[in-house]
Amino acid sequence: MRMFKKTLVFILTFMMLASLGVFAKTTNGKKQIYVGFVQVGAESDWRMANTKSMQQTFTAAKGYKFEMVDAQQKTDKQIAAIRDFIQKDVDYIVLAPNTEAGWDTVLGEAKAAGIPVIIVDRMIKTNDKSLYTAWVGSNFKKEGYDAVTALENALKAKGVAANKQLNIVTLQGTMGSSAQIGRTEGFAEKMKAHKNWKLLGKQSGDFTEEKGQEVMESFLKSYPDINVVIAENDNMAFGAIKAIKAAGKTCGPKGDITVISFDAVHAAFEAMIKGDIDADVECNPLHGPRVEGLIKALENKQSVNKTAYVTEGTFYAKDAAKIIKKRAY
Ligand code: GZL
Repeated sequence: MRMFKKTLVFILTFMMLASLGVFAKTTNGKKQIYVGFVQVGAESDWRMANTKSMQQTFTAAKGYKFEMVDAQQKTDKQIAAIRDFIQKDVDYIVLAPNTEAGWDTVLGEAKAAGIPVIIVDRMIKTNDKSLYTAWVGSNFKKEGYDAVTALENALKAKGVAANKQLNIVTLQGTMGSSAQIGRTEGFAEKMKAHKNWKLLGKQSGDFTEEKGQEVMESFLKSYPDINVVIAENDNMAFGAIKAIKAAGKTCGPKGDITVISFDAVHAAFEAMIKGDIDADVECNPLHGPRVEGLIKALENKQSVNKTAYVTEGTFYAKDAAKIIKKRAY
């Protein structure tokens, strides 16, 4: 009986310690690096490509324990996920912030727990730069500038006179996200050079196809003479194209309405080939390898750059068929 009791106590103790992760998993005898990734959601093709890049990078075979939380585009769910990763004592927290505001408290808790935070994609607004170790993402304001250049070139390609009065509507991304803030501000700033361009309205489609279509439908009802749509991501552009066609209008290089979009995902190249989108400002989602580079440097006690922009370009319908085969996402 005594032996039975001893064995039972041993088994129960082992199970309790295992549940606390005391026996860390290993790969080839080395302790796995535990990466907790707090993702925005699954709202767009861009986001799915971003998730895939992280999942393909942080694999068990390469020595990582990777756990991702999809916050369904809710900042409060992201904050809760960070607290959960702190409890689990992960080695690194990787955060793709939904919106810029409200991170100081929870990132202060991660800092107090000694867990480095790497921010990817969008940015946070904080005066305390010690709350994160590094940021990898896009220059969204530059993307907004590039969209003005893309529109100038698309209009030239259509033979539209440079001094023609143009009526523009903008489908904005998630309000308060760096991508929305930068793209809206960059476009508005550079657009000032065109006195004949008029912004009729701008409204958020929250980066989704469904809401993009809804907002475009309301724009088409309010403004009968729209010449240009600026969609702050491809999925909203896809929704806008549906609304334009349902209203009996046409779009793209040979259409009534010029469509300029952001992201340049695979489906957008297909839309450019189909003749629905005039030009697309790229936003590179392949952050996995860059984040891994940062983690490897930190594991080797090397210093890392606080900020790293990804390289991006602009693509036009006339070149889409040639380029699509070479695209990584
Ligand atoms: C941009 C990223 C945006 C994409 C959208 O870096 O944050 O969020 O443009 C995505 O497609 O939803």
